[in-house]
Amino acid sequence: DDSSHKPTMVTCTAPVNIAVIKYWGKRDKDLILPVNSSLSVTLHQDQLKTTTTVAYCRDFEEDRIWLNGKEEDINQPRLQSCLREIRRLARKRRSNKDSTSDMSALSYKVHICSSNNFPTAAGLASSAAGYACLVYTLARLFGVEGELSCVARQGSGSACRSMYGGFVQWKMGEKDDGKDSLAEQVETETHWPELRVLVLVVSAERKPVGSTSGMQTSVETSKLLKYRADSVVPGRMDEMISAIKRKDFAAFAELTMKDSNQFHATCLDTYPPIFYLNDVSRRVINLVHRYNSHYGETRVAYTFDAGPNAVIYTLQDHASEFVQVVRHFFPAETNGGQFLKGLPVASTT
Ligand code: 2P0
Repeated sequence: DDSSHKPTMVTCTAPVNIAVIKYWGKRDKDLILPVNSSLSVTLHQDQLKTTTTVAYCRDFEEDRIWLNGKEEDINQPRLQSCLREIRRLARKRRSNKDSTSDMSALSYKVHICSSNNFPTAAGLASSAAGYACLVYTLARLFGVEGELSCVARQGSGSACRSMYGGFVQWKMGEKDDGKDSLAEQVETETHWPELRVLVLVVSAERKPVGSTSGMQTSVETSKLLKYRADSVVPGRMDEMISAIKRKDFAAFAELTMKDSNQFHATCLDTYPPIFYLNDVSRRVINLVHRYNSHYGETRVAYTFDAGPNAVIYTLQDHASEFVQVVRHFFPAETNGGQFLKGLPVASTT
């Protein structure tokens, strides 16, 4: 039978999410359980995204993975966690459903090909889209349904939020086994159609300190991080959810900027300190505040992850004017054309 030698394959895409209440710090490194809840906006599929193809075939001798065309080590613990969990769920489902069904595919090895349409590891949430896409694609291939954000979380914390569109919270949970540390949609992608996201690419280089090791050093050394997790974020989560539900842009924007600033303050409070923002990032921050005070209302918000690139939230009515303002203050010829590459590269609609 020739057909059984042919690979069976599935391709899916998953978009990046940009947090407005930031995840920074784990209480359990292996299960990836955070010290605080977080909340993000998932971009649209046609913007910043990962595309992943997974195939199985009885002739494959080993599990293998290629990222952006280059083969990577399949034995990374987080990849192994995701593969193990999906195969376990698939086995459970098949044995519940129909004991005579063909289980052989579950013993076949997989080949995974994944690529991003944006710079990897430049603080643009590549691991979030990457692991969300991997878990979702594996689940489709093996016929697994249901709650998958707990599996994606074990690949990369922020990945659990990319399993849903729109406005998504990652509830930190209380249990030690992580079963209640999962993503939930707060509002769908159609809830706030006027909202816009602009990504200002300050640098497409790899970040000097990765998120995983950076947040671990923060947990070990920063008292501000503990204060933030215990006393600031719980209230901010409630306020943010309420602002989103009311579509109150000023409240949403102010919380977003304050939370980004506090995240970067905890990086500075880490010992040795971690610097993700650069001079261009700080000029963007100042520009946003000057722009808002010029109009006497909060029309634009910035947020920065583990890198210098600015993500701007604004509303449809103000987006093109703000782009013009940014182009004026950061003409493309400065910084060797590095800045504002392809602006605006992302929006939520
Ligand atoms: C976030 N970041 O909430 C925060 C804001 C960066 C700053 O999630 O170790 O790649 O894989 O769980 O998810 C980046 O950290 O870290 C991140 P791991 P992850 O989006």
